[in-house]
Amino acid sequence: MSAISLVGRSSSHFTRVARIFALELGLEHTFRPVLDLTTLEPAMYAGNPALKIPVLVDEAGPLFGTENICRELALRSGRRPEAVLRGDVRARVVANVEELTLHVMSAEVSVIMAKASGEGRCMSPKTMRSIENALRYLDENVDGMLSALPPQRTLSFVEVALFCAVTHLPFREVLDVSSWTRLEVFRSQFAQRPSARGTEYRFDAA
Ligand SMILES: N[C@@H](CCC(=O)N[C@@H](CS)C(=O)NCC(=O)O)C(=O)O
Repeated sequence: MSAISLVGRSSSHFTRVARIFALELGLEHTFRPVLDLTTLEPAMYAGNPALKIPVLVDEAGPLFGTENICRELALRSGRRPEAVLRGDVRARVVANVEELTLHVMSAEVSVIMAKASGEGRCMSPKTMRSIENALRYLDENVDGMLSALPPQRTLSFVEVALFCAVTHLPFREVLDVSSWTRLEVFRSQFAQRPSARGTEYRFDAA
């Protein structure tokens, strides 16, 4: 099978989701950091016109979007049945946790980008409130979500994304999440996985 490369940042929660998937599914890959997220040149984002990371690059070219990348990794590994992707489980609690986790991740990106561009003070208070409201829902429903997942899974998109989201908020000093105690139990258990230990957040250096 041909080589695959993940283009992203070690400090990015979406990138970490893709990297954890690759590690858990035993897929060899290289990692190419994007050092400057302010550049407006798509070539610096492996050709992504949206100027976003992560991007998977393989013999078929670039693949944009974390969910697309996780699906491709699961298919490539030949272990698709062991991986629970977004939408695979019909239970309402799983669907809502998937949606709200992705909301927290995207809303956090907008907070970070606004801060970086000096517009932090103009940030709508609704954005932070919606992140906090979503975290409260996630805290109340994480155990229900876990019980609704197939027990024989190796990994699920929803767990990986939730782990990456709750660890990223304090890493980027956007929000202290320690008061959500059920999320903290989930975080500390998931953090034991070698794939989580091998992808701890850090800022890539040139
Ligand atoms: N929908 C995209 C979102 C990816 C995303 O927002 N990535 C962040 C890094 S965690 C990014 O590229 N931020 C740079 C920017 O928004 O300019 C995905 O699922 O991959």
